[in-house]
Amino acid sequence: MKTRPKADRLPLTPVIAGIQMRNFFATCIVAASVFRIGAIDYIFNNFTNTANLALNGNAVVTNTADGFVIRLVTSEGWETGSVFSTLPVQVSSFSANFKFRITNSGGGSDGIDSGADGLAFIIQAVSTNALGSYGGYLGYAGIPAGITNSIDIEFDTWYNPEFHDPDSNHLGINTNGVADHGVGSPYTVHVDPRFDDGNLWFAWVDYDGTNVQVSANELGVRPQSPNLIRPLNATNLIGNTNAFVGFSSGTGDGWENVDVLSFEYHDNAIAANLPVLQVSSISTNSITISWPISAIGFTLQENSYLPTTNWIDVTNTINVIGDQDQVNIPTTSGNRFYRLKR
Ligand SMILES: [Ca+2]
Ligand SMILES: [Ca+2]
Repeated sequence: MKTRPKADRLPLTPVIAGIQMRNFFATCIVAASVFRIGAIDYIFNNFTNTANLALNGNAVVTNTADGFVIRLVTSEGWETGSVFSTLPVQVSSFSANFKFRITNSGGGSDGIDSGADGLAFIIQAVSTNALGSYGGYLGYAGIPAGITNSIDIEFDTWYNPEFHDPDSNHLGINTNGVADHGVGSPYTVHVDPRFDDGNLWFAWVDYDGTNVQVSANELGVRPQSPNLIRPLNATNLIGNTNAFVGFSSGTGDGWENVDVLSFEYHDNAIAANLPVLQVSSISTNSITISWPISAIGFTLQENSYLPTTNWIDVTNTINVIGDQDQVNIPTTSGNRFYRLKR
């Protein structure tokens, strides 16, 4: 049973502010986050300090049993909230992770369950104050056109058939502030249990320049295989190599407290597609160590005793064989360990 008003009958008119993005790469840093020239790591273990973040709409900082959290929306109907970095981050590749907890879910039912509407992880170049509409628009879509130039990753807890939601609890990778997944979209996936079961959830979002990968679970251990993958060109989509990163949410006929507990954003894909060293024996008196030539910026190092930090650069000649860098090393007695360091 569809209980939500259609989009054209939604009574609110939130707007997306038009503040121009600036280049902040030469500005300063505050205690809650880590900032380095040329690249930005946002690291919030909690939200006691929200410097470098803009809270919009119904979003507030509140003290809970989890400590200070960003509460994007509360368990009331028809709210919309967002939080975004005030310092633009680079989007050519990145690794992000965050924790969230959704409590007090209630209100109407989408025919499957109550509680709405979940949250979204957003990367966008519109404004640090960007805010979409409530309900199934999840704070990133809707009136007038959603957060254009954006990547919108849904943790969706309400079945909106008008948006081609696959079910009442799914991940979705959307773009350009459009909540409609389209018919039979391959970029949604059902998740069990429900995101709004009151438990602590962990999420990982990585982009290696080719694919966005999303994982979420209650274990706190990043799975080997992501829940959902979507190929896209982030720089083209966003229209910029820099963007604001954050979260949004909405409530409607159903509602819930949507809390973000922690957040990390590293604007390098540090956890995805790390190069792997391979060792092979080519003769009785030498070995070959190889790694992908795509591992730009890495240096091969060696150590004879792992517990020490006495890693030294390997100075043997590097040969390029096909798509591999290769180093031949004479065998010696004793242990020898190798790593790639960037
Ligand atoms: Ca939905
Ligand atoms: Ca959805």
